[in-house]
Amino acid sequence: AVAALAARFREGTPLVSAWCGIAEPAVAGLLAAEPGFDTVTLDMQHGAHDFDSIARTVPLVAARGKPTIARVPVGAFSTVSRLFDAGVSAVIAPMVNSAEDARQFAAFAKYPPLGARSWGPLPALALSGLPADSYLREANGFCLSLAMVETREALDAVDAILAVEGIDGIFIGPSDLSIALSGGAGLDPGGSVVRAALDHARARARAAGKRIGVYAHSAARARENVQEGFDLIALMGDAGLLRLGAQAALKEVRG
Ligand code: 3PY
Ligand code: MG
Repeated sequence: AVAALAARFREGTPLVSAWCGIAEPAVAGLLAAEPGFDTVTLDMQHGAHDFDSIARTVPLVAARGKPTIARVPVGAFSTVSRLFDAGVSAVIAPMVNSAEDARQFAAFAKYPPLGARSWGPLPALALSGLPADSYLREANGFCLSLAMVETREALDAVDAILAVEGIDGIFIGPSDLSIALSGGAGLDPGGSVVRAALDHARARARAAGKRIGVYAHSAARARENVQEGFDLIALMGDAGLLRLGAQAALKEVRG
């Protein structure tokens, strides 16, 4: 399952990810069992996941034949290598604002000569089913680095970030982007300013031949993101899905 995300990206169909902030492996396992989810993302930035919960969750998602993605906290680049060792297929790094940030991220995501990842992929080796020398040769191709573009600086530097060898793509955070582009005036992740920024970022990623993902705050927005041609769309968070399910069931009960 480790190399599955890169393989699915090559097929060119949009991938829909669950997004887990609840640090309970069973939640990710439950969502991974839904046929409509291609992958599951575990969030260490705003969610409660930590290295330990992720290490325990990856095999449950893999048992469903699906790859896992993890988002690290801001600037936690040294955690990136450990997460790949634990068997995640992609790491999303938030607030990557410059080519220099992107180079630091790539250094921890890729083995030499692209980067400086240190050797020790113990669960990942078993999950990949590859002999060690093959893993070393192929990992840079299937351990994917997605740099979050969610500030004005990052938007201005998007071509330079995309040009960093060892960066496989970008991932847009519409909430932070809406805060940044309004100078802190408000939160409007579905608004026209953010939509224009998404169109621009998508065009730049396409021009660079790299991947682009986005977080969607609603199913309606996720559907639009699929139609717009994003490669990876995160469909809300686990807490939001739970709330929606509870509300739909309660509406049926209480009328
Ligand atoms: C954002 O919208 O800012 C995100 O980081 C999505 O989780
Ligand atoms: Mg954000």
